[in-house]
Amino acid sequence: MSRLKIQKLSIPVVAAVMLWLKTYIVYKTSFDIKIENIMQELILFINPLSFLLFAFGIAFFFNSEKIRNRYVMATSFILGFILYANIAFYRFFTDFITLPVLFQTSNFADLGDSALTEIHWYDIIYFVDVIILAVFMKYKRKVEEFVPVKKMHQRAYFLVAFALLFLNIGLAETERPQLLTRTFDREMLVKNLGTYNYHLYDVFLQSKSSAQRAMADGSELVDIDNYVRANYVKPNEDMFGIAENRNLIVVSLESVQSFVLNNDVYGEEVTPFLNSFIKDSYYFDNFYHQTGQGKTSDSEFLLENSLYPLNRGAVFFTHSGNEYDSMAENLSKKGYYTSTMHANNKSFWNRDIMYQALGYDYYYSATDYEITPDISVGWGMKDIPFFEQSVEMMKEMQKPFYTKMITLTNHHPFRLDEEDKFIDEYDSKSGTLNRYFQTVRYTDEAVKAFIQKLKDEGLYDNSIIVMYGDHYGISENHNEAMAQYLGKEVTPFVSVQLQRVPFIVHIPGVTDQGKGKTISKVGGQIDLKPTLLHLLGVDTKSSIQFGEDLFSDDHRDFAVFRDGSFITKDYVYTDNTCYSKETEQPVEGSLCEPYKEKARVELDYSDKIIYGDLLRFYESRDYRGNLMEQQQ
Ligand code: GP9
Ligand code: MN
Repeated sequence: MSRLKIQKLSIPVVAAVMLWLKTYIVYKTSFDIKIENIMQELILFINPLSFLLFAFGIAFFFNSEKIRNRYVMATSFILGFILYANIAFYRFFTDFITLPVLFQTSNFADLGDSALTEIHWYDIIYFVDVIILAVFMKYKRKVEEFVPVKKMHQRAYFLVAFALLFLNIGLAETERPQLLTRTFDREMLVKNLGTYNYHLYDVFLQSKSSAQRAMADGSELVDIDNYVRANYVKPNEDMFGIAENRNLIVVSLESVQSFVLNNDVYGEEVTPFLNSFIKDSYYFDNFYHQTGQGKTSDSEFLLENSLYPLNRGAVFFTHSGNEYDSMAENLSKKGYYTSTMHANNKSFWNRDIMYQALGYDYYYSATDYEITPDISVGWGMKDIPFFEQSVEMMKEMQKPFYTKMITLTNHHPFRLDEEDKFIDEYDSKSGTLNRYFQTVRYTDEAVKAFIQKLKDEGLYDNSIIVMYGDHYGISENHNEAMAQYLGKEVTPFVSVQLQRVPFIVHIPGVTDQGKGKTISKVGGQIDLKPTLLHLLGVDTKSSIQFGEDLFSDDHRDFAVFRDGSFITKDYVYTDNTCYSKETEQPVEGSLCEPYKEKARVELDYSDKIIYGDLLRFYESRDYRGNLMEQQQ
């Protein structure tokens, strides 16, 4: 490039490059972004650039120097300000700003306060590029004549910006598949897409859901409410309130599927503790996970709301500003102290925000635990110390409490330190499946120690301990190895059956000492909320929920997956095929027909509630009364 061309492009390019470098320096100094390899570092380095080239490139469309310079200055300041706002926010919340956070009015007071205390006069340093730019412009104007940029150069410039954008997305996709469709963690979004693109994406998510919300009114609730009322099943009288006023401890067992229970690898039990524990508990062996792309967070959503998660993305991200009638809120009203315990980054799955909507009193996240390298593996803190430290915190909790604990060690890619391997690996072509048994075995050991510690610390007798698997651990990519282990082909029918996860209800004094029972009713995570609330003596007659109390005699054996597959007492419907459970073979489609409508209606109603934020109408007024008035 000749000297002249460089000059023509100079001001917007200089501004973009300065802000680019500033952003990278901020990444490295003001945010705590974990980088695991050189590729991630490279992505982090280039990720602000494409957006900035676009943003400043608009300047070329202005033919007047004055306007162009003003535009560049304004853009530089506004983007710098957004970056700085994130810095101040991060200092306090160790998280990035999202629009819902800014607009959640309940947050606002806290936010304003906290952010102010994190602002210092010397932060002016963060605007050094804007100052340089101002000086530069002043000086340049004196020595140079303004020449608008030629079309060809403009095109070349935007071509470079596009190329960089695609390079960034391409690298991010190889490093973190399904980054956008799954949207799991803000830190990961910022790390891979850059802070500016992340905000654009956040605006997109927010406007989409705001539009859907704005178009909804309470009238849709009438049909839904009628459906839910008509399908309400009465609790079992012997079980209702059986654990009233006890602490409720719910353990989400990461990636634990039912097939590992009462099973072995080369003669060694995979879950020796759970195998005996289920004899001292109510154990549901036909219980299915119903999660979608939101994985663990979807299972939490099902548990808390008895609503289905979405078929795309994670509802924890997309609808964290909604009104919910969560299990935690129901228990709060009954005087419970409510919390979640999970030794991971609190913004993962947008939990820190969503948990406010779900009404937990507290979220014990990574910063509440003492996590050192020797007690960490893979995703973070190992389950054994996690349980150990959690019980210490439980001792201090106000009683009665409800806490949901989320384990982590049995997470893909299922890696362990040597000393934590209690059984041998399985031997198949899938390293994932081979290691899976070992990590499940580790989690089993952790649960064993946990129950013992609850007893030692005097928390056991007055609690009820519930466990469920959050979702599958072994995906269909490992069907061949799975077939080898199971000794049979993984047909679509078997695949559905593999979505069973354990659901265990352990009530000291009631189910222990061998007084447990295996219950084979077909159910799913959608049933958790009514089942548990009824055990604690909380009525759910007026809740909008799609689950049914699994202890109720009237529970209809039924579980529907997010993709529309479903399971009944006798049939499995998946891939447009109806299978008999008895023969495991396809049967006449009409046999599944009556349930198809139920599956469709439930998923559709649940989606309507979430997209339209319909529970806000249910909560705030007697919408039926209002509607009747409107209709008259
Ligand atoms: C992360 C944990 C695991 O906090 O919940 O997430 P997953 O990938 O299983 O949804
Ligand atoms: Mn999980």
